[in-house]
Amino acid sequence: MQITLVRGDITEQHVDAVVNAANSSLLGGGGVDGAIHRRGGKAILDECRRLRASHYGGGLPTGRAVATTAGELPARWVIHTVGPVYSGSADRSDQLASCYRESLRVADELGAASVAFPAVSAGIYGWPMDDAARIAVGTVRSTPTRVGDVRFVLFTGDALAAFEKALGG
Ligand code: AR6
Repeated sequence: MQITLVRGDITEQHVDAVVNAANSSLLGGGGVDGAIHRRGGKAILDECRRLRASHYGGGLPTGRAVATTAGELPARWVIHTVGPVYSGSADRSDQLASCYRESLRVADELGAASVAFPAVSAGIYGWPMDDAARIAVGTVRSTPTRVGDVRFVLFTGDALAAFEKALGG
């Protein structure tokens, strides 16, 4: 597997699957989630609504992942995963690692060869970027998958630096 780091906007990535840092409602929000729904259009929300009605009436649990169309994005699918809210008192690292493992599992089911990830939980959900990057890179590296091209798409210079450190270390 090749892992690359890109500074930019995940909605502009030409990959098979783009991972969304969603919330359990699957109905959209701010950050990456807001950008993906804005740029991807209504088809994504429509499919999220159908998934809620058919499978996830109580919401998609933290650490799980599910795929929809990518609508008007230059990708084939969006894989929605729900990261944990950071807690200083409880260790939720396993839940964050699960987001990456489950997203890759769904990508394998779809037959996706290339996947773009954001720094899940490291925005509105408050995860410290260095730790989020360490968990992201470590989990992707140690997960068996047929995905050959994993791209971390980082919005800021600080995020990129944290992922460079995690990849080098
Ligand atoms: N492309 C790449 N990275 C981005 C983009 C973008 N277009 N926009 C933001 N980031 P966040 P979370 C970065 O908050 O912490 C939503 O309301 C951002 O700078 O998107 O998992 C959901 O509905 C940060 O480094 O996701 C949930 O309620 C990283 O992406 C909640 O936020 C993740 O930030 C999820 O929070």
